[in-house]
Amino acid sequence: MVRVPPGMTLVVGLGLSGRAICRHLASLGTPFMVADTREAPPGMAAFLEAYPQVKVHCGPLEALNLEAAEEVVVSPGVDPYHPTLAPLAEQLNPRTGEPRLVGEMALFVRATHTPIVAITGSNAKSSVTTLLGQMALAAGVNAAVGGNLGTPALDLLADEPDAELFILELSSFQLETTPRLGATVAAFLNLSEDHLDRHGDMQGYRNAKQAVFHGAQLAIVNADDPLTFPIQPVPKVTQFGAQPPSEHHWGLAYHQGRLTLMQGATPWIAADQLAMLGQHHYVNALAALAMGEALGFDKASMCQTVIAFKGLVHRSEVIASLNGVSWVNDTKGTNVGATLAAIEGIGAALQGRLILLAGGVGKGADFTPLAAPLSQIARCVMVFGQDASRLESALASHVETHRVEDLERAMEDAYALAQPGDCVLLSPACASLDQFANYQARGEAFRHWVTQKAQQIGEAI
Ligand code: UMA
Repeated sequence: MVRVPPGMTLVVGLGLSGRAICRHLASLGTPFMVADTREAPPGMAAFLEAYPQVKVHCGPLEALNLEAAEEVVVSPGVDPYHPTLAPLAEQLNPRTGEPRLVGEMALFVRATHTPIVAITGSNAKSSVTTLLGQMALAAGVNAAVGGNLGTPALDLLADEPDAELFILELSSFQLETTPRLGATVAAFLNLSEDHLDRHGDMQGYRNAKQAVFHGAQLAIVNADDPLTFPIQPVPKVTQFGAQPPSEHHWGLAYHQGRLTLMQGATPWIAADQLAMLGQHHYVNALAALAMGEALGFDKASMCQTVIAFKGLVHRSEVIASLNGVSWVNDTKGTNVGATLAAIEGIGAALQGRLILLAGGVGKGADFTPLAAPLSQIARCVMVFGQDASRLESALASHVETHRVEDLERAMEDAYALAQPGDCVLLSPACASLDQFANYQARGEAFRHWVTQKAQQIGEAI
């Protein structure tokens, strides 16, 4: 057994968050050691060089004796319900008054009084977080933007000490180990199946995300998705959604003949002014406007930012048109809800038929919600990867389905089948880890193939 010495903090995971947690603890002078379940976690050599005095345990957590540890801080990719860790979540740390098992955000909250905007949801949280960050910039507010989006929150704290506001995208993994966030504004954008392999069922997943509201002053929730509403009372709740809004809430309504982003009866922006097309983008913009308005950002600069926002790479990103067929990279569609949003957004503007490329690691999700919309607009679906057969059995009786080995084969077959006016959409409804390093690598493989094909056939990108 490897015994964590009395009074010491154990950091579990040596990824981005784990290393940020270590840097933070070192800056506080808190003694800590590290564990990672992998035999050789990436970046291990550099870590040992930076922290030669820190003890690192690599391998099964069962080998650890945590009895004397003061606190255990887990990375988001580590399951806090692991039998070695779970009992600590039930015990109080007398120094902090919080459970002995926490995540990065508990340390973050303890370390700052700067207002926090927290954004969670199954989909679109990166886009909304980025858009709100750009609104803050345009409004002259010095905001630090990060979290699940990429830069760990504790690194923001260290690197941007003058920030007036933290705008954080938070995942269910980060929230479930956060005892009390105390956000100034907490937004829960939507809830659809994801990460059920970790959270057990939708109730567990929803409960994890509900932690975003703990201690919040204002909740921003989706009027069309009541599962986003706070279970525990929050002093003020503002809704956004795709329907005409009432009172101070946000929604879409026709104003002078144009679909318009509205707050109550007040028109803000006509939807046709936005650079991004599709109802899901308008609803995301409404969520960001609701937050920006609550934070007191200048209205004119917010509207300009929303109008100019072109979205993020890997999210419904049009790569090229090949022989009149558009090729769209939505590799960030890693769950059924995200893929549904992409199908519906693109379906509304489609001249021909859709060819969907889907597959990878399904994380226990139910794929049947994809069947009905695909049966309306799809020419066929190419399925590949670990859960190809599960996708096939959910979809094959509603839409033509071709099972192929990998993404490249799926793209070659889609190229041969597509007709002018069609759209080939990579929106896998799955994680990528069976065949790629991450979803970005999958999106880059798609981009590379399309770019090469465009060069071969002499199409401009
Ligand atoms: N791992 C082990 N053993 C360990 C520790 C980690 O096997 O002891 C594995 C995890 O299972 C995972 C990988 O290593 O497969 C990385 O895990 P991590 O917790 O070390 O991850 P970080 O590098 O700290 O990155 C995390 C988020 N990753 C996860 O939640 C899995 C990043 O979100 C986030 O950008 C980063 O913190 C900074 O905040 C990524 C993500 O996929 C983009 N998030 C999920 C999502 O968006 O759906 C939740």
